[in-house]
Amino acid sequence: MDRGDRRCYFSHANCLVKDDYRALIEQIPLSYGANMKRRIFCATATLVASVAFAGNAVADTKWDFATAYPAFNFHSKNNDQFIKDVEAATNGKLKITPHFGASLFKMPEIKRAVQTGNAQLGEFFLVSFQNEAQVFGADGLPFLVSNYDEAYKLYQAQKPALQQLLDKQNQVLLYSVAWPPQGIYTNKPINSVADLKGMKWRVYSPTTARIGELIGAQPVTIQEAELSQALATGVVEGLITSSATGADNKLFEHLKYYYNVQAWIPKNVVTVNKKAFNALSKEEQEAVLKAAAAAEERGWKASQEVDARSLATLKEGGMNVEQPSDQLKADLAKVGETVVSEWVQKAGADGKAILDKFNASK
Ligand code: PCA
Repeated sequence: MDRGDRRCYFSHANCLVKDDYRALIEQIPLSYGANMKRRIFCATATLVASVAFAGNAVADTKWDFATAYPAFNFHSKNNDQFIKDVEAATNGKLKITPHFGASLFKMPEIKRAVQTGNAQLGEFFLVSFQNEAQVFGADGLPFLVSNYDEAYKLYQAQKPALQQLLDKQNQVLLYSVAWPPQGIYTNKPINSVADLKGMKWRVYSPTTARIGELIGAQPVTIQEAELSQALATGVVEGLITSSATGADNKLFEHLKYYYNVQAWIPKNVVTVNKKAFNALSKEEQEAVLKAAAAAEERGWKASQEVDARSLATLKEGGMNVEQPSDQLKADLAKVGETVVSEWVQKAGADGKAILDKFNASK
């Protein structure tokens, strides 16, 4: 053990500020050597911790926030701002550590992790849980909404049922943010649904799997975190997702066509474990809810900006960004009708209530 190690008052495993500063220290040139890096790391950790003690800002409560998307994704950035807002509003009493990119739990596990308290906070993609409850799939129905304004109205119609369902699963819904509209990426030009036949088709929800079946493609479930690899290894030849996910994953390196069909506008939700939330003081709960409301508003705006920016990124990357042909539109509309009517049957009274409320608000 060198002097640097002995001078570090914090065990590396327990050091509160470890993660924040590790990234910083990683940036120190290698030529400084590992020992020097460790010394700087320890000294910085000590300094920061003493400032924290002096400022009386030692966290009383520490939460883990499990998310599935990379730190540079717009949902992640929005979550990061939420974390900062909560920390500021609680004077550092509630410290939230984000775990981006499915590093703590994979997306399909995140809801359950929050439900059981293995993560206090989590972000997950609603429609992928449609098999659990059809209500989760309302925002994945084809051609129900045609813009963000309608998507927000659909959210309002869906929200009471969502809150109720999540409450039964030990969770409080904090905020929900839309992905940009979903379009079709392919490795070859597509003029009609017939051109999609036989294609290895990445899906992320029961509805996208059903669409895959209806168009005669070969559906394969792949999480966003594994998408780049699936494309690189040829497991996927086509998919429906947003401009944002296309840009985040540089889909133009593997697929050459994007059809901006705007099929639906699905959402992520961020939930908190009910027991963890109830354990906070009233003021802290209010701080969390206020930061959540701000995150929701900010997130919906960001989603629209990101859509415009991502479409430009796709073009710059060499992707043909096109409007669907009339034939493709008509074919997809037919597929959409089937999918929606099947959903209505499965979703029963809850589904009908959502659609009625949405149609009345349009
Ligand atoms: N991107 C995520 C969810 C919806 C979206 O636009 C995905 O493709 O998994």
